[in-house]
Amino acid sequence: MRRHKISIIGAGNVGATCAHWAAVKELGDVVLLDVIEGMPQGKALDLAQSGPVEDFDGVFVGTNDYKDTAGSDVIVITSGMARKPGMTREDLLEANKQIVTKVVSSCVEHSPGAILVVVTNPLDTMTYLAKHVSGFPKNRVLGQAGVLDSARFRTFVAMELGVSVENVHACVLGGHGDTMVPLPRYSTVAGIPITHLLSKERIDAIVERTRDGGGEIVRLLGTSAYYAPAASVAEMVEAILLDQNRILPCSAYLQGQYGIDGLYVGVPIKLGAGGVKQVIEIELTDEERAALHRSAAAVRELVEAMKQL
Ligand code: LAC
Repeated sequence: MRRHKISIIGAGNVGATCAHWAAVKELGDVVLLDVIEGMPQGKALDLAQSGPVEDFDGVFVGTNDYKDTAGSDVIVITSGMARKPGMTREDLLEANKQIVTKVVSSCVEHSPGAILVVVTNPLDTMTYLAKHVSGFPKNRVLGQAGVLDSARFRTFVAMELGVSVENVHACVLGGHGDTMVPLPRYSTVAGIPITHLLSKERIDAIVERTRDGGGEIVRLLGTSAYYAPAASVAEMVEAILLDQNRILPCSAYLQGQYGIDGLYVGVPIKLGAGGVKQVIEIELTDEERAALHRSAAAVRELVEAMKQL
């Protein structure tokens, strides 16, 4: 049987940690590519040498050459500038537009059938760009954000209630930015909506901390988070390669769903072989819908600003 091939572009914190999760989950052979010479090669070799200890097999290639990514099933794009303290994700627009454009065209040249999972910020806008540059159908280009944002929400709910994170599920819609829309009504602990378990004040505080979840870590760390972002990507890659039909919040191309058209925004999707199989539309209250539309408007503004650059 042919092993799956995953290429990860950008071997920085997020890329390298994603390679690590992919290796431990034995998702397939991993190519780690970066423009910096020696660095991806060193990380790939180091990762391969953890295999005998952790009991995983696989081929791990570090490279500076896109030819080595040829025939990838999934390509994860992490390249670009990361946030520094005081910066918003939007501040990265100009620099990352150049980088993502170049990366995507090099990737598609060698892997015309791949599925692209974008992680570079500003996330929804970079995913839109990746679709435009690749010319791929919408099901084969998606962005990682909702899995991370809902993981943060789940963590804070579990901490608040002193329960296992495994019992906590959460739904976060909208763009990966300050306007994201965590949905308490659709967030549950062992099936019980958190609105039955926590006061409005505590839920509001958790929603606020989730929105600022990336910023909180940038302030502590001096750069962007990477363990949770990378784990979130690995979960998406696993869903695709194992055709799991997982329902995950991801940045997906909307064509009228939720009243949003021609834009990448975070929504629940069914993810499996071939990528996005379905956008799932859930019922929203007027207030939730208005919050989602405000978030989509912020993404659209950024997409328009990117087109002017
Ligand atoms: C964060 C970055 C990855 O939310 O956007 O941590």
